[in-house]
Amino acid sequence: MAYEQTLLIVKPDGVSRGLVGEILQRVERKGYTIQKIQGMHISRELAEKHYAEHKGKPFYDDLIEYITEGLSVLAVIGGENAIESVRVVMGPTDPLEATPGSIRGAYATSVTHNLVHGSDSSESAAREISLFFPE
Ligand code: DAT
Ligand code: MG
Repeated sequence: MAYEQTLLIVKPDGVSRGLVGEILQRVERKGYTIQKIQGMHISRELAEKHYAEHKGKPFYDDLIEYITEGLSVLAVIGGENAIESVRVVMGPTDPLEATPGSIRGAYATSVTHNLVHGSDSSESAAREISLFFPE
């Protein structure tokens, strides 16, 4: 067991659909704590840094368009094994593969518009947290 911090993003469709409370509640009820939180309309520059590993992939342009289309809510989540566990609460990248007990399985229908982001490793978490919460 390890104490970890991870970056959770409720993507713009999650905010516009009124799912921020529902998504954060699931993470909190699992046992995690919101340590920092902010609303942000993510700029293209920040989006490209955040998703640098996906540059050149066929879905990259749609991904940047989507994450920059409106307000997102970004939170630093902390707790035991937070990185992997928050991803379990989210469900797999493709909502069609996600069970209904997960956020993506319950509320998302497409791999492009999959509602949430969670860091996938300790390296990604450190990089993403410092990108969006630089203080
Ligand atoms: P995750 O968000 O589960 O960490 P990822 O890092 O592999 O997934 O990809 C980042 C985002 O890119 C993902 O949330 C949605 C989009 N994406 C990934 N694979 C895709 C695909 N095959 N088609 C369309 N969009 C995709
Ligand atoms: Mg990822």
